[in-house]
Amino acid sequence: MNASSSSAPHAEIVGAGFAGLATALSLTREGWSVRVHEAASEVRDFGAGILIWRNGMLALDALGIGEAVRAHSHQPPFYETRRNGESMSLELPDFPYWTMSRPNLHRTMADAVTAVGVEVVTNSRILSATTDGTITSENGDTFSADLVIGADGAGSAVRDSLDFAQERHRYKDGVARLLIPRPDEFAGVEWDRIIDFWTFEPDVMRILYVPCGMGQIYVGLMAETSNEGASRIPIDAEVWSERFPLLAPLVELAAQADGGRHDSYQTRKVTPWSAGKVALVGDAANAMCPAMAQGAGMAIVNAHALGVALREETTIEGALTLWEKRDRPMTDLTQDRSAFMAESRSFAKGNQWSDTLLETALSIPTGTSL
Ligand code: 5PR
Repeated sequence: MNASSSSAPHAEIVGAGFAGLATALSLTREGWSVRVHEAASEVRDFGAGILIWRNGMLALDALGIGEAVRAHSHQPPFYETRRNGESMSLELPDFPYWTMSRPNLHRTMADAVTAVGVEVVTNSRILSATTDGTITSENGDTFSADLVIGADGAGSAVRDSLDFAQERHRYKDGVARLLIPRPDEFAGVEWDRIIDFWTFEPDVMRILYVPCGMGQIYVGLMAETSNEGASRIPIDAEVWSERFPLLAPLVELAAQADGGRHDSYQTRKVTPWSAGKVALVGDAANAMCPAMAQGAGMAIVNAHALGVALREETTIEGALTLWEKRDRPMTDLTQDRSAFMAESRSFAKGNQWSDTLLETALSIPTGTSL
């Protein structure tokens, strides 16, 4: 795209989550003017913790915020798996991946977006879009753009107001995610690693312990959603402590933590990723199971790649075609592998990070380099 023409091309981005903010940074870097709409009254993330693998970090570097993100992150020395209390494996030594709290990642991205002069409009709930590039808010306000970005999550109103083919799958697993302060009992270096605690009897219950840096721990409490006691929020401390006695102090803190949420696993494939002047990024286009911890990372990778395609092509239409052709295959593969991991969990021997599963993590995203 020729961004040096008298007026810069303009994008209206729907959603100030990771996908929307990453797209705002990406397009701004390519000379676009950008406005972001957020339905909530505040620009913040209420979630718990997150893993960003090398692919996502390369995209964050390319967006100019890798260093700021790493500054509040943690690099676990190992990914340990324990089955019924017994240590099975110490994987991923010195592997390039980072753990962090979602609020910290989100704040770093939001600060960067503000710093480049992007307007973020809160309390602006967008209900629909048209393929000629207009969006309409709940209040009846309309905005038009050269490109509309639907980054409004798995329940995307932008997507659902248009005619996209959608393939949706739901799985039996769910996860409660909480962020807690790191307790004194868990202060030693042996607790700097990620520990994936699996139990299988009478049903799968799993606690994923993820130190996040800044003295915070992300705990993911996974169970089949049919296990109601294990799927409640706030979490039922008795149910979880009984299964994981060693982790009782963590479970107690998790039960007191506010802001926790429970999500069930789903995959949604939307085809194509764009229609006319509307493109979908992140969960709106490709929600995936969290088993490979690639949802946000892939959203950031794809957001960056969209900017690269807009730089390379002379028309927006051409850029959207190139973007999807180039970036969809890895995204689809990652959705499929993440779903496979989630589905095969009840007979899994815990996480086994094979070269196949690590392919996404180690991929070099479009427009980035090592
Ligand atoms: N890894 C991470 C995670 O948050 C989850 C899973 C794996 C970092 C669940 O949210 O296996 O589902 C998983």
